[in-house]
Amino acid sequence: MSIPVFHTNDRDLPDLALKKCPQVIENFKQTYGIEPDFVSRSPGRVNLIGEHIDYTDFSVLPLAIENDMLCAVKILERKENPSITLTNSDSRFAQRKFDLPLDGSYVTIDPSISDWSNYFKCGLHVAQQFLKGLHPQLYLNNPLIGLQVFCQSDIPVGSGLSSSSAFICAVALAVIRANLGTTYAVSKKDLTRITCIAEHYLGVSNGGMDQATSVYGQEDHALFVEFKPNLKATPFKFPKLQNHEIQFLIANTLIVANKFDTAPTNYNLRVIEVTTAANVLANKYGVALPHIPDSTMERGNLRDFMDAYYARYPVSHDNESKDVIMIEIERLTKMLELVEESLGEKKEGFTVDDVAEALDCSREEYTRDYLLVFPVRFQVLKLYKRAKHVFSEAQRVLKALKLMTSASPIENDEEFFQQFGQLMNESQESCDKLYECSCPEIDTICSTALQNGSYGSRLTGAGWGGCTVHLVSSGPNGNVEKVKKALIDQYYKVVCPNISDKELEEVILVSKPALGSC
Ligand code: NG1
Ligand code: MG
Repeated sequence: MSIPVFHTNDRDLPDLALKKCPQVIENFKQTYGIEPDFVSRSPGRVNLIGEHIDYTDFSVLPLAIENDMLCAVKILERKENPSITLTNSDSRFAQRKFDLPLDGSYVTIDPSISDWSNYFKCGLHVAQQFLKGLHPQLYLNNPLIGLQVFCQSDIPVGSGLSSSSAFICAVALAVIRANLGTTYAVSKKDLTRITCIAEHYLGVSNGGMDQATSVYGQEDHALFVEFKPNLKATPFKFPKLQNHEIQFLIANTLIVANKFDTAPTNYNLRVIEVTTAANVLANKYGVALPHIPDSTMERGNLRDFMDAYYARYPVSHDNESKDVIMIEIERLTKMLELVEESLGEKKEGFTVDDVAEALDCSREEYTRDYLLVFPVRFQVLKLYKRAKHVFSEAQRVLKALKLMTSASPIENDEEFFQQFGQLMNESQESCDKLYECSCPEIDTICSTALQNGSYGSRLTGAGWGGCTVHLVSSGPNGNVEKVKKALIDQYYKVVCPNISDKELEEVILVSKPALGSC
């Protein structure tokens, strides 16, 4: 069944979206002197646990937040030269205008220039691709309809809360809506599928967590997002505790992680390291990985390796006694043993020659197949550390899911907080030491929060700056205020002595799980 994304009826919209709409509509009117036809929105997300494993197809545990991107849109009449005009409420992003090609070809995206309109173009591109697939006779050789757009977001940029994905999802939804009208409702599955690959046009080899969360978000629910065998986002509520309410506090390091400048040594390099690790393991244990067009690297990933390994060496389970999650946790333990066994000799890294040897190919073949797909720079490839992070993080997600969705009521609040918090802390340790995606500011914020009562503290999103997430409690015995105060006094007032109260409200967020794209 496909769940449509559009809310055709205002009563379905959450209060929050309705509250924010009048302002973006007013801003639109001020800018363009007319009323917009509709507003499309998509939220940011915070990932509770499961970092840097979406692009290896392991499941993650995020939730959509109340901060979102709103696009107020006016559909222009069909005329000879359709164009797009973009205005942003954030004055750092100046107005842009560009024409839509008359022959139905795509607008050019130049990934070497970092301009905010590139994100719009990515959303436009994937929506156009989708429309061409749906109605070739209408969209193959004909232009899209022109638009005037006013964009307004309260998701901090470059902070690991997925401002980029929220923007792209809101844009793709708006373009589909503008061209097909209200009678067509794109499904959440399609909107996720097309937006997942949109940032690839900007040279970032990302996975699908952010888009899936932005699209599937549900009020008061976190999501268990699976990528294999198919993309699936299952909403769940936090468990009821005896005396506390579970809260996640989000604190921004204020360090902006600029993906474009750093992707070659950070994000993209990690994607290549884990893809290489998967192929080295596959070669070692004599299994073949699928080469899937349109997947992140088209060369198979660590999840594919795990599946192929168990297809080749099946184990029988005394099935009655174990659930699927327990079985997968055990499989991941086995994967960690294989990592020790076959990558552990070169803990500090493989050279290109080492890798070529392990893959039985030439240096040139390896370079062609892996290193020329997305821009990267490195000295050595840390296959052992990266693979160890991925398998152990995938295991922590499943353990966290078990805690969150346990059938039996939670008897002891403290035990829940300790156990979930420990998984978050282990995740941070692994991101820092094995995946090397933390930074000193993240470390400072996490240790300050932990010393002041947080049960678990970690980076969220890609890392190298951006935001952190902390497990705290609210209610009569809650500690959320104490942790907040400690972060203000010991971090924010130290790094920005003149920070205002309003700014503080933006850098420390406590957000309820929110509704996805609409
Ligand atoms: P952020 O922090 O939003 O850039 C990135 C990727 C995710 C995921 C996380 C790490 C994009 C759009 N998103 O998130 O797919 O891999 O890092 O878990 O690049
Ligand atoms: Mg992003």
